[in-house]
Amino acid sequence: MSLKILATGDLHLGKKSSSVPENAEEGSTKFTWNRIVDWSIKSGIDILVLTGDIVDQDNRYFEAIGSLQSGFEKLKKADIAVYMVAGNHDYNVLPQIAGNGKCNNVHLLGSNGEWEVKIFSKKGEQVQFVGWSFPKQFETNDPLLNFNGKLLDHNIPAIGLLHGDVDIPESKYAPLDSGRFLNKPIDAWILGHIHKPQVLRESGPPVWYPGSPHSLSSKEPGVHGPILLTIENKDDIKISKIPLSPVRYEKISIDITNSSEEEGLRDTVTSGLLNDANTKIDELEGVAFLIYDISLEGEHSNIKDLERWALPIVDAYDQEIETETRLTVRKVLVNAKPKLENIENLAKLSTPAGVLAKTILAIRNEDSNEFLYKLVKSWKLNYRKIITSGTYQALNSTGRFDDKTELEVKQYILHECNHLLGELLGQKTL
Ligand SMILES: [Mn+2]
Repeated sequence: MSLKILATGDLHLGKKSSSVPENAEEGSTKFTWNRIVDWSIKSGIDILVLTGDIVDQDNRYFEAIGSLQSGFEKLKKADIAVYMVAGNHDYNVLPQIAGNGKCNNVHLLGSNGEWEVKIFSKKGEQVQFVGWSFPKQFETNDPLLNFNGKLLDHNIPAIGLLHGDVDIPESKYAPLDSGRFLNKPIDAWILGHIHKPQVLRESGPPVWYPGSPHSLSSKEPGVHGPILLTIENKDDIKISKIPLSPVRYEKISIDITNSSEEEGLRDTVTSGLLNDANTKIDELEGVAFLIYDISLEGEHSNIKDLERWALPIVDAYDQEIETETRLTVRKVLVNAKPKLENIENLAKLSTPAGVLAKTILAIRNEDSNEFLYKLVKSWKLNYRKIITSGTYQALNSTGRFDDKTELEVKQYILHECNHLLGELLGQKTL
């Protein structure tokens, strides 16, 4: 006999995936919540673990609460227990639901910001959960500093549940020092807060971010879903991924060097997308939408034409494949370089085209020159102005702006230089 635990976090009930048609139910996180509940019942799961940010309090709050509650009731009927901790998004909502007395199968751990242990028993098998919940929206201390191992029974497998940011000391969302996961009587740590699935440690003990079970944006590419823990005993815990997200985002590069006409470009893009989807076909069961960001690469004699031809792909492309997955395109970036006999010669000229060619070469060859240095500096300055401007404060406080690396900034500049040079060459004013 073994115990089966399905674990997930960061569902953000109330939210919807971006770039999915408005009327498609698969776009909402509520759809994935129902899928998780049904999968747990069908697969004979003993316990469902939730690691916080299950409810997105800013969005469609009441709808979210309703489906969470009815899911809990379905799990109760199937004799499945729920153990959870609250995150920075649901620090006030989860205690409310757990405390309303409707579902005695649902347990919230550490609701007052203090570590708490609860033991689960079923047919002679036991597992204990120890967890800490966000008591307020922000937490600047590492909760692991107050961890108390004495609370635990050292003979029972122990699972640690926690929501926070690993190894980001300045984080306002419970900065967790990864060294503090070690040397504690814990057999596996399951974390929340980061949407990208990540294995921080394979063993000794395993430390996992299951990630969001439902992909919400192109920033969360790849396969998403809960993880399954099979517990034989303290030293034998197997962990595997269960892909359940109905939405998947991917980035793809397509070489258009040999597509000089619009029709040829369309064929190249279409077959590029289908080929990529076919390599993933085994993972697309249950994926309703596969949404691509395309980067067109290679060389082209007329970048301006290329940009014009690429534009309609975003709205027009919608292809269903054998798994009933719809392939769509969110964005097409033209990263192709102008086809030039000799860009080095052009770079010797002091004309605008020459300056652009020089800049393109400098970025491509990872060189630096004064002009590029100034461009990078001014790009960063302007970016900073945008993200600190009052208009975007609301977005900024949710952490939706990242700082850009030098490499990323240069890619933006390279893209613009290619575009401008293509434009200039189209006008034939070298
Ligand atoms: Mn969070």
